[in-house]
Amino acid sequence: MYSLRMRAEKGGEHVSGAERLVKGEDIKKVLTALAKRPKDYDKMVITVEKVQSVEVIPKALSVFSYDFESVSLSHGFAVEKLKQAGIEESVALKAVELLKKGSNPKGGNMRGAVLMDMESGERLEPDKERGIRTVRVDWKNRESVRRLLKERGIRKQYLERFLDALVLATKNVHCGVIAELCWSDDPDYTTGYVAGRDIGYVRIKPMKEYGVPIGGRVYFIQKERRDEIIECLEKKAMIVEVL
Ligand code: PML
Repeated sequence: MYSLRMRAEKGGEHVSGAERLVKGEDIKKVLTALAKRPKDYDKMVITVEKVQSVEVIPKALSVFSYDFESVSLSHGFAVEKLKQAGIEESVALKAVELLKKGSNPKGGNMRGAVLMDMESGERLEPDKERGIRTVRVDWKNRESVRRLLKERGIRKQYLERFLDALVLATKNVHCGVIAELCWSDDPDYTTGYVAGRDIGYVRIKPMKEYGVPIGGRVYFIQKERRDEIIECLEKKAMIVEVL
């Protein structure tokens, strides 16, 4: 299989990115689709890389959805869910505050995720501007999962983003991430989620106000497993069989 990765930027800022794991015969078709994704950019980088072995995850995390009347109610619920996943309340609150202000120490967003010690809240990622990126993951049959989600009423406009986030969160859990907190840096997209082995993938809206360009991901892990988890998230190829 091949890992195809696209990222686009405008004025030095990241504006779009996506990844697919595909068979050789599908490379052309998928590259064309990926290249059409960013609407407005001045630089696009596409990487095609052969992957030697691919691990199969039989099933994605179960999905749940909740809507709230305010961001603070959503955040309160997210913290409760994180506690249910085994994260200390003070650590969960620290992660929420971090995403609210922007996790890049130089200001704004990071490209990758924060790694946070689930016990102490200490940040563990080696490079705090880059963060950790979950790559080399995809659905075995993206088209059939897309169809299923459409049938379940997920709006087309949000489908790809949801598909990408769910497959990524599923890989994270598989690599040993205990729980995850995420909301988008896209100013128009206010749905976020918390995820974990025991809580599934819990979509929560609104995790931020409209128009806010700050977001990101926090992965809660056991400190002593840091290096093996980074290796798994960034190097191991995995496909998820079914929803
Ligand atoms: C992002 O990649 O921008 C964050 C995606 C959040 C997806 C939430 C969802 O729709 O389930």
